[in-house]
Amino acid sequence: MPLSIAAEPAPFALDPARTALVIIDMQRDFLEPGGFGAALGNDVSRLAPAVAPCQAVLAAAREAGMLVVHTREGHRPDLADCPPAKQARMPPDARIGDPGPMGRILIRGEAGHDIIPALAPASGEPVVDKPGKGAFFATDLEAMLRARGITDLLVCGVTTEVCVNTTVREANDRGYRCLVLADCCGSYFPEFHEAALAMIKAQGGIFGWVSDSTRLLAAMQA
Ligand code: TIU
Repeated sequence: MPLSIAAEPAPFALDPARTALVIIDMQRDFLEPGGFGAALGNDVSRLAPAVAPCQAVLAAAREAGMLVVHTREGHRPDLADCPPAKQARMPPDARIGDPGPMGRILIRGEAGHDIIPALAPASGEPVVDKPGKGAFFATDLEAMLRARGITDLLVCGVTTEVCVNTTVREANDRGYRCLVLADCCGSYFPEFHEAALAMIKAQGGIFGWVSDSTRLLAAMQA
């Protein structure tokens, strides 16, 4: 019997064996000063409220034996996979690959590229390195989900309107059912956070469902 999670626009039926928790880009580069998010001119403290709810959901997913997938946005040290158009839109003194307090900005292997310690992947949990905003573009995420028989995704992470939204749109077009946990997502722009969630659940759930950690955990712990 699947669990029923209170959600909008309708309850979400959750079968832990067919569901993966996907935690998007909870990296130092987005959440801490001196990284990519700050280089883009953002107040990175706005993402902090998503950390504790993500921790609670991560613990519950591990407890339930669900597949947990972590993603990281970043590029090769030689920038071979970084579109010049992406780099060109950054300030000249803080571009992708430039040195910063957490190493080179948005580069794989640098300290800033790491997932924050509070949400560190456990041994055996796949980490998907992605060059773009969506977690399906130029990655092996879909192959991994298919191999495990995953049909549904619980989606958390940052930022709500950028990498979370892009990933949910990619997943929805591939036939995955996505439940986005509002308080486990964060944005530098509160109004974009709200709009991004509203877009997902509008029109009968055009891209998916929206709930929160409280309602998910209540159902999982019942
Ligand atoms: N800038 C911004 O809001 N987000 C990103 O660039 N990447 C992710 O959302 N991970």
